[in-house]
Amino acid sequence: MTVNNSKLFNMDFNELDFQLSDRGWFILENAVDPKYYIPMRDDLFKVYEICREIQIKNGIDNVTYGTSHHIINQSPCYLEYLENLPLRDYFTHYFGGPFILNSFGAVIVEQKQESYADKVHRDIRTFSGTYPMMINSLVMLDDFTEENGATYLMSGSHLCEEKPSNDVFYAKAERATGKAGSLLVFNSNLWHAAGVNQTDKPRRAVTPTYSKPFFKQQMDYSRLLGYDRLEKMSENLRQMIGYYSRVPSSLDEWYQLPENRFYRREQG
Ligand SMILES: O=C(O)CCC(=O)C(=O)O
Repeated sequence: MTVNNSKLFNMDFNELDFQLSDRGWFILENAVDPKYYIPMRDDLFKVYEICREIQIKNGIDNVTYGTSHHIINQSPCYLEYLENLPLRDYFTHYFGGPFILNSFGAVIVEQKQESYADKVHRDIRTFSGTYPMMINSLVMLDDFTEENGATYLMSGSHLCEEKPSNDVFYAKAERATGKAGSLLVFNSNLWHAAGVNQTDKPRRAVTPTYSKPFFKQQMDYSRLLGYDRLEKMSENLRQMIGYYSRVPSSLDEWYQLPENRFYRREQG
């Protein structure tokens, strides 16, 4: 289902809840302001080059073509996006409390290039059933069309622990088409795959995922970003990055006043 953002402010969250529990996904049009998505798009090839060099060095380049991971420190635009996250209130509602960034990756789909993202997969290893453990939110940085590789999604498959066969998946899957600036939100249990790009232009997206604060992040973002720029971050951003849901590594870090604890009690 596609929802127009202009209507969202008048809408209570029931419709989005219904789409997520029934089909497992929805698309919100005009969700991301061009002032946030254009810099993310403009920086993506540069960011990819950084990741690519390491993918090649470590011999995993044949399965990672076009993909970048944990890019939040590669350009200021990614933290700016998180600072102004659309649907923040909805995600808080969805998780029933605070949530944190679990991963921040990106995908560039180009003609005749393959990666793990175009295989049928889901992004949470352990099936979490109806418990709201993790959610995906793909920002379309270019228009997504059937020709340039719009994501395949199998509606309802967020309730299936077992991976569907390719035949079943592609017979039933729908395409997530939309204009640049649209947000595709889906339950992380949903089986999905990037499409094939038959055009000569790249199809780009950033793909942040969010989770309950006690669920292990894919990378320790507090350590990755460090403490030097903490002053410049809002309280909301610090919390979302995971600064209030860290694991202490000494008794000194453990024995702290509630407001200084590595894992704060309101993080659930
Ligand atoms: O780029 C896409 O269409 C899908 C991305 C994806 O599969 C993922 O981020 O896990």
